Amino acid sequence: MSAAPPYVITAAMVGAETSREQTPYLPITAQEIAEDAARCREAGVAMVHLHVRREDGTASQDAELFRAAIRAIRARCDVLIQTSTGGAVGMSVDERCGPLTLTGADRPDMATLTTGTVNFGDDVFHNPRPLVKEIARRIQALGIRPEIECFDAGMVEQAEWLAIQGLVDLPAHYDFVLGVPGALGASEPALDFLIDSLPAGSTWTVAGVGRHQLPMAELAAAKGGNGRVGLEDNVFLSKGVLAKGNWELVVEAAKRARARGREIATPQQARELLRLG
Ligand code: KMH
Ligand code: ZN
Repeated sequence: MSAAPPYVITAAMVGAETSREQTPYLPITAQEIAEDAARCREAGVAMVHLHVRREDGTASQDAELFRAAIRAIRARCDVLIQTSTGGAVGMSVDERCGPLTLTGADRPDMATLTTGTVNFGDDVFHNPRPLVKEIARRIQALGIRPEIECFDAGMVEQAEWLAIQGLVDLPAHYDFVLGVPGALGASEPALDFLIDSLPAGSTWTVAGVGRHQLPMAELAAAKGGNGRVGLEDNVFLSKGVLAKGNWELVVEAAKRARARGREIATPQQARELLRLG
């Protein structure tokens, strides 16, 4: 059997829901995001999953806010940048696709694509099929690859439906977001089912939510996959102890992955592994 490839760490740095009331360490401005991203890179991150905020901390998908954050990050380090198209619950498709209007040097390396509707705490993250097709079309038109975000089991199959229509290339890269209240839980059987559902040659990451974050990142390392950590999904380094930035969660994920025998991927290695071109 061949050795597992290097382990790709993604930092979901900002999110749309985490607040400064939950943690004072949440980066909000472009400079704060870039500073934390540079520290994440030193700790082993290959890619950042990016949301942006207005000055008052509210969630936004505004292209100019993304442009400023992308430029600030790229001025500091060479991490791959994956922009969100999920945004926050309730946003319109045009709003969600703000970062997909960035071209040239500001173009993101990748963008998320959630392939189905799901309960999201007490809210609903709406992703009806026509909307999913439209976002897939815009990602394709920009010439970048999607990360298929799966909050529930049926979302893997929806990517195959998109592939049949020529809107997604398979094998794709998937992110299993496990443990959102109302969606699929963070358990080993759930992860095994998802891995078994993937088309041959797919790559995958696990994003455990809340207390599941670091254990799921470690389980992914043990199973040959990749891990996502960061303040979007979890603010604690350990029970009751806030992470002092995204970088501190990356340090811990890298330590756990190395303990499972995995080398940590550089951005260039991640680009090749995830076929980003
Ligand atoms: N904020 C969630 C409603 C994504 O970034 O693509 C959706 C989300 C997914 O975070
Ligand atoms: Zn997100």
